[in-house]
Amino acid sequence: MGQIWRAYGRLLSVWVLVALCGSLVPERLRAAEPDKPVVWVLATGGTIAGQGESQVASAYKPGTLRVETLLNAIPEIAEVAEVRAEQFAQIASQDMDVATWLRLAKRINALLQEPQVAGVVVTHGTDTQEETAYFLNLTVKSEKPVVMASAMRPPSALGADGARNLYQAIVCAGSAQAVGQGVMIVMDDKIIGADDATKVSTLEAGAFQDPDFGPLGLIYNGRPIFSRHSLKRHTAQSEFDVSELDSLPRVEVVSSYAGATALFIHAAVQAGARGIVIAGVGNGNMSAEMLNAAASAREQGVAIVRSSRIMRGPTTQWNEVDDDALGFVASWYANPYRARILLMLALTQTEDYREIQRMFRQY
Ligand code: DAS
Repeated sequence: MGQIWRAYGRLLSVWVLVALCGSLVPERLRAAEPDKPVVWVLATGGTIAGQGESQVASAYKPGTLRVETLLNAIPEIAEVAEVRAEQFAQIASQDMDVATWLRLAKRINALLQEPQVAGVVVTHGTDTQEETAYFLNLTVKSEKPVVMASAMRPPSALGADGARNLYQAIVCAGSAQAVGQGVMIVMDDKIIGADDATKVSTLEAGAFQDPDFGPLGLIYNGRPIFSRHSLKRHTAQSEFDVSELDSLPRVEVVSSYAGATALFIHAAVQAGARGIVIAGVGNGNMSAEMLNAAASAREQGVAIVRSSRIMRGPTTQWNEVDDDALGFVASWYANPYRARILLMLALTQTEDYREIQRMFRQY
């Protein structure tokens, strides 16, 4: 019995000694606080990196400032994230293209494979931001957050909005709540889903909306607050893989309007388009001349998707046009520019219009 008590006494004295030593270690040398999330910022240009002559000038040059300059404007971000940055491109986003999209998707997928990386922010011009967001929504192969940040006014302007959007985008990209939400656009305190994001104003600071479904949530008090989830397939659930692709099948958008002719459908076919998206009127309708030309293009093996210039509401099957009889596809909630992106990716997998129609119902 005496031996047990002596062993117990030795154990207790060791425990007391360890506790005393711990209390002597200065606070600053104690185990660091839980690591902050590592967030990568890939900069591509746009107004968020723009430069004007003065803070009251309306003219400016987009794609001027480097990403380091943008991050220097938000020193508070160091309290919430460990930010790493790369000047991926430096363009006005009206010059964004498929080759850059493919490079960007591959770079993001490589970064998100690194265990310590929590998320990625892409700074971007607003003009084609919704297209890049939707392309990434279909090609990023991770649940980790990918968030777009842009601006309607350059940093040099009174009331500049880029620093706020960038700060909030990094906060969102580093937050656990944003995992699995698909690609998002954070702008004007709103979290907008890539599956429905649309620029609805040429000048307003709050230029982006989700016309059909409303925002996914908002950024408030330094964190994302989600109020809904997208039901669309995206990111890790997407069937599209661009890892081995350096180009995509050519798809053009042709608008219908009062008096529209077959001119641009013929031109797209002659230019070698593998698919044509009709930016139709109403529920994806087009003039009789266009319809005949589209049917003829379909018979030559060109995929035809009916979408609409109307901002809200789906372009549906089983309406005025007999899609099954013509081998056409209805775009449902994909507007003409998202429909073009989805059709380009669909054509890397199939030319069967029924399979393509399935994809337009799911993505
Ligand atoms: N031209 C616009 C662009 O680069 C500027 C902007 O709004 O970002 O998309």
